This record gives sequence, C-alpha cells and structure tokens, in this order.
Amino acid sequence: MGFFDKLKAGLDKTRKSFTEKIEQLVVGYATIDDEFLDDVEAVLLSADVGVHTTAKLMAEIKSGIKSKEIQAPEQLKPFLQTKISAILAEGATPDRLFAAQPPTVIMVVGINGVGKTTTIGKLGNYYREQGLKVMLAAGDTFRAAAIDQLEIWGQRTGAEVISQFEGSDPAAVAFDAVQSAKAQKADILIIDTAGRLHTKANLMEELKKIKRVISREIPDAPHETLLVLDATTGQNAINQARLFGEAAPVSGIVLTKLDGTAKGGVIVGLKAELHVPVKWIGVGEGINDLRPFVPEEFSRALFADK
Ligand SMILES: Nc1nc2c(ncn2[C@@H]2O[C@H](COP(=O)(O)OP(=O)(O)O)[C@@H](O)[C@H]2O)c(=O)[nH]1
Ligand SMILES: [Mg+2]
Repeated sequence: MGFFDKLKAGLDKTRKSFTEKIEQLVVGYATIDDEFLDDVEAVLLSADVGVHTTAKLMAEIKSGIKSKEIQAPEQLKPFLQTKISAILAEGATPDRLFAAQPPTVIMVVGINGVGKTTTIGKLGNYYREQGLKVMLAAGDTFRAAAIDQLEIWGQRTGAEVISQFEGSDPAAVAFDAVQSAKAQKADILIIDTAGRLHTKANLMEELKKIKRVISREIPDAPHETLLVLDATTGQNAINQARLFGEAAPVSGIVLTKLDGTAKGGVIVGLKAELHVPVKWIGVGEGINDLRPFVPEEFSRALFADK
C-alpha cells in the first residue's frame, strides 16, 4: 500500500465520524434552516476540530449562506472541504530546516508513548535515504529500555547512536552528541528526550537545560524542535501542545497514529488554534510510515469518496 492509500485507510474512522455524518445530514434536510445549522455544528464538535475552529467554520458557513455560496444543503460538503483545506494549508512550511552549516540539530519532545522514539527512527531513515549522514542521541535516560529502543533504530537505519546509561544527565548526552556530530561532520543530529519525569516541572526544566546546552555549542541550534502528538488523544493533543510550547518554542508538530483513529479531525484544530505547523504525519509503526505533511493530500484523503 502506498502512503496515500494508507493515509486514506487510516482516516476511515475519521471519515465515518465526520464526512459521512455531513453527507447524512445533507440528505436529511431539503433546505437550510437553524436546525440544519445546529446539526452541522454538532458534527463539527464531535469531529475533534475543537470549539474555536468549530465556531470559526460555523461563521464561515453562515457568511457563505448570506453570500449565496451555499444555497442548498448539498453545497455544504464541498464548501467545508475548501475551508478545511485552506486552514490546513495556512502557513505551510517546508518539511525540514537545514542549518547554514551542518549539523542541523532537531530536538524531539512530547509526552510518554506518543511515538517520539519511533518517529526519530523513521525520520533518521528518511534523511538517510536522501544520502545524509544522520546521528541520533538517546536523551531519554529515564528508562534503560528507551536507550535500547533507539539503539535498535540506529541499527535498522545505519545511524550512529550517542548514548550514556540509564539515569545519566540528558543534557550531558546532548552535549556529547553535538560534539560528536560536529567532529564527525554529520548532516543531521536528532535528539530524543524523556516524556515523563517525576514531575511536570522537572520535565520542562530538563528540556530547557538541554536546549541551553545545545545552543551554547551551536548558537542557532536546535534548528528544529518537533513536538510529537498522538492523534488518538484528540483534544488532549491540543492541550499538550500548549503545555510544551511554554517550555520550548516548538517549531513543528509531528502527528502520529493517524492510522485507524476516529480523531484525525484534531489536525484541523491544531492548525487553527496553535500557530505551529504540522510538519510530519505518522500512519503506522513501520519504517516508511512517516511523511512530510501535505495539506492538500490530507484533505483529499479526509473528504475522499469511499
Ligand atoms: N499505529 C501506530 N503506532 C505508532 C505510530 N508511531 C508510534 N507508534 C507506536 O506507539 C508506541 C510508542 O512509541 P514510542 O516511539 O516508544 O513513544 P515515545 O514514548 O514517545 O518515545 C510504540 O508501540 C510505537 O510503535 C504510528 O504512527 N501509528
Ligand atoms: Mg521514547
């Protein structure tokens, strides 16, 4: 299966909870009235696009009705598809940032279990396939298993992994890794971090410290701070984005587990409510199941006919 087909299949449940409900509504109403609009609002709210985005879309629908762009219920679906594509395409940025001088340093943050380490493995593979020299840093020292997991990805992708031992200082690991990446002329260094510590404040302090250490070695690094969010958590993903944004300015979002979730609509809310672009999407656990986010492709998959 190609990536688009996987994405489309992955969004099946989202489509059922959203696009198909809109289609059913359209069939159920002959004309546009307040009741129809209330039902549309309910569908949007249940689709995980969020309260603000729902309000925004409802305002657009109402002005579309006024301007006669929408004259009958069946015109709602194409109208929404256009508006949602536009939201997703706003501020779309390239999938990667390259430093003026290598290495480009990418720091990966997010809570436990969202898919950070897996994403790093896939990202490493993506860049390796482009002929770039990739290094990985095992900055999640909270659990030994997290270090082993990154080592395995290193073996699979042929990327060198810089690691210390369980419980060591993640900022020291990051320091070592930056030194090695410079000395060995790596093109890209991707740093894993812990998603859980004894307290939330500890975690945020640790991320700040890692950032400080990195930027002491390379002034404009990290060039990218990717926040990994799990699509299956729906609205909670938006709250996590707010929380992490306070500790480390996030430059891009990776939305994982879009395979088989009914909450894929959260991508629309993320885009509309936080001003951080979604840069990558994950549709499975395999090495090729991560791709740059292409808004047009996503909305095509979301609104596709079965
Ligand atoms: N279905 C699916 N599973 C994923 C995806 N990304 C990661 N996972 C799985 O999510 C689990 C947690 O991933 P991990 O990378 O260890 O998360 P971390 O704690 O943030 O480092 C693992 O079982 C991964 O295989 C994805 O896009 N789709
Ligand atoms: Mg991990």
